[in-house]
Amino acid sequence: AKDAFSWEEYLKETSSLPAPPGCFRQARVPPSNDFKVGMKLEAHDPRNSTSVCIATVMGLTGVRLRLRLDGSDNSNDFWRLVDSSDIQPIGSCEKNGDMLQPPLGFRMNASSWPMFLLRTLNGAEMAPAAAFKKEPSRPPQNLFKFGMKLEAVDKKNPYLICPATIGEVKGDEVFVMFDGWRGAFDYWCRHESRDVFPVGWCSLTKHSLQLPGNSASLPKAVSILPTSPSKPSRRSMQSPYRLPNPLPALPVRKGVRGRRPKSET
Ligand code: MLZ
Repeated sequence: AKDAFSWEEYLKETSSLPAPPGCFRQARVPPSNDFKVGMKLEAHDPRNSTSVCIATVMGLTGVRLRLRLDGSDNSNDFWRLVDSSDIQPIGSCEKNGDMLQPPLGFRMNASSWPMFLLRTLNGAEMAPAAAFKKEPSRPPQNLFKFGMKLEAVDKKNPYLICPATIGEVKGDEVFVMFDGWRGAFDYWCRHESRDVFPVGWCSLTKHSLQLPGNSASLPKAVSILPTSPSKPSRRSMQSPYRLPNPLPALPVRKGVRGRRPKSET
């Protein structure tokens, strides 16, 4: 598509480099998504990770599953990769000598759980064991560097994967900054987080990738320059100030060309 986001162009525009694939706890060759909507599986309750619950696949997006815990409401859906260790075939829990638990916020009386469990599993289509892929191993250490580009789950809108930049590296953690969003969605996570992906992951796995936001995040030294009184918030995009080229390896950019009509570029 004409207006599709191009990492190649964007990396050039921002004079930045992608984080190498070896930084990530992701398969080099993404697995296939062999699940189908409606299939049931076991999943750790994201709000209470020690308990294993029954979940239903509500949707497929790339190699991620949109899951809902049976007996829970429709406002706590969560997303997991098909190679996540948080999910397993029905029966795994029992094999391990554990018991399936009602989800946190089970919408019925706790005493009705055993019967609910029987009913929810009766005649259900269970996800086949072959659909669950082995979780990739952890990278040996935090290999991320300041300024590297990546694709990351927006934890406030977890169905979204967006272009992002490593803003800081500290021990085993990295600060994920979402390009063009002025810090509103940024977060710290461990380097081996399953929510961060190498550049090109969405395209490879046919997951949609959001465009960068349209707020340029400029370094402090630049953002205190005089602003146009009429449209202060747009100034950064129309900035006449030229940034040095090549840019230092900063999570900084001039604006989002991918958002403009082709005729302007
Ligand atoms: N509708 C939301 C989506 C923001 C997504 C940002 N991702 C980094 C908004 O516009 O606030």
